[in-house]
Amino acid sequence: MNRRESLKLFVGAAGAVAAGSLFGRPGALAQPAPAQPAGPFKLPPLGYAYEALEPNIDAQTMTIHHQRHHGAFITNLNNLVGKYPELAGSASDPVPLLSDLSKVPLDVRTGVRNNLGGHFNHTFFWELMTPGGAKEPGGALKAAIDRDFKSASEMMDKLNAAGLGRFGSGWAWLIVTKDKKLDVVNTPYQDTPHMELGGKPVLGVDVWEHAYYLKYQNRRGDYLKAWWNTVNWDKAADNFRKATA
Ligand code: MN3
Repeated sequence: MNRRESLKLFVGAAGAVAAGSLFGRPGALAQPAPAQPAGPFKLPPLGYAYEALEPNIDAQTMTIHHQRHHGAFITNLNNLVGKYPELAGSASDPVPLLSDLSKVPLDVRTGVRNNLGGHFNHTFFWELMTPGGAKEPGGALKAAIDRDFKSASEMMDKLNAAGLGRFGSGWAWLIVTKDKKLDVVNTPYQDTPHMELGGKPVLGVDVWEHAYYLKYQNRRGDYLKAWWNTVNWDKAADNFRKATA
C-alpha cells in the first residue's frame, strides 16, 4: 500500500483535506497509520478534520488518538472474534454486551471489556465533539440539568472534578441513571457507564494522558476546560433523548 492509499483508507473522506496539510507541517506525525486486519469491526471515520478542534485539541493528538489508540481497539476486537465468534454481533451495537459482560467467556472477558469498551467510548467521544454545533444545552436536556444540578455551570464544574478525580486513566461522564436522573461519574480504564453503573452516557470525556499530554502535559484541568469548547450540544441532546426514551 502506498502512502496515498493508506491515507485515504485511514483518514476517511472527512479528514482527507486535513491530512494533506497535517502531514506537510513540521512536527506533524510523519508515518502512515498501521494497516487494519479484516474483520467485522471498523475504525469509524471522524466527522471532521483532525485539526478541526484546534486550538482546544491539537491535530497531532487527534491523529494519534484516532488512528493508533482507537485503531488498536479495532485490531484487538477483530482478533478476539477468532476466539469468541459471537462478538461479531457487537460490531453494529456494542451496548447490549457492554451492559452484561457476564455473557462473555471468562478467558476473553477482560479483552472484550477493555477493547469493546474502548471502541464504544472513543466512537462516542468523536461524535460528541465538533467545530460547530450548539454551544450550550437546550430543550429537555437543559431542563434536566437545571433540575438535577441547578445550572449548566454547576454540572460542568462537577464533571471537571470527576475528570480530575479519576486517578490514572479513565473517563468522566454525565449519565442518565437507572432512575432517569442525571448524574456525574467517572470510570476507570475503558469501562463504560453501562457496566457497573447501568447508566447511559450523555457526555463523556477521555482523561487518559494520551488524550491531552502533547499539548497540555500534566495540566488535565486545562484540557478539561478547553474540551468544553468542542462539545456538540446537539449531539448531547440526542444522547439524552435516547437515554430517556
Ligand atoms: Mn483515548
